[in-house]
Amino acid sequence: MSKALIVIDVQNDFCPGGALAVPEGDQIVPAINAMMGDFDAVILTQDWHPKGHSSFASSHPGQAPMSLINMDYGPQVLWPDHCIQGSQGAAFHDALNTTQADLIIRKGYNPAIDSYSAFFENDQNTPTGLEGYLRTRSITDLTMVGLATDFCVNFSAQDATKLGFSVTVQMDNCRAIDFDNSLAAAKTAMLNAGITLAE
Ligand code: VGL
Ligand code: ZN
Repeated sequence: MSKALIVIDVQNDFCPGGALAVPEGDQIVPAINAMMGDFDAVILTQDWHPKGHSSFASSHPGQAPMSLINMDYGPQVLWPDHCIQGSQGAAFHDALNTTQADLIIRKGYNPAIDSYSAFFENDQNTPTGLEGYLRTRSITDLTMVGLATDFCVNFSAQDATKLGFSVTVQMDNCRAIDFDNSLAAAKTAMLNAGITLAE
């Protein structure tokens, strides 16, 4: 049994002062760094959108950020522009220990499909390649931390569980957007999926 720490989207745009700031998003960084030594592999994910991405409200005339639209693949929240490829906002938080990462996996680069999950894009079908990486390294157990609990952590944890990995979300080292009751809904969905929510 090998275990990996998956650190989701600890990027400037999700921290206070960023374009899609998650309250206290920066406060989890020291504790995440401290966990890294306890795992066989450390993997970072990076939200990585091209300019004009279809998940941006600015790409849909007349739509405000945080409104919901229907895409070919289902409902999609429209976000403020964030995590644009190569920008400071897309960079990892300065204090995050990126040196210890074995793999950095980017997601959301497809202009037409958002990708909350580290495993599949929001069409729930297009893989990112992370599953193959984990399987070929014989990693079976995943602990997830990062931003945001109710979106990218939640979707990543649920996909990993569906794929047969054993998944723990370390809730103390996550922070949520909590838009429209999304945190409570995410917690219920994760528990129902058999994901361990640890303090
Ligand atoms: C995220 C919204 C849009 C996240 C990424 O990391 O949770 N949320 N893009
Ligand atoms: Zn995004």
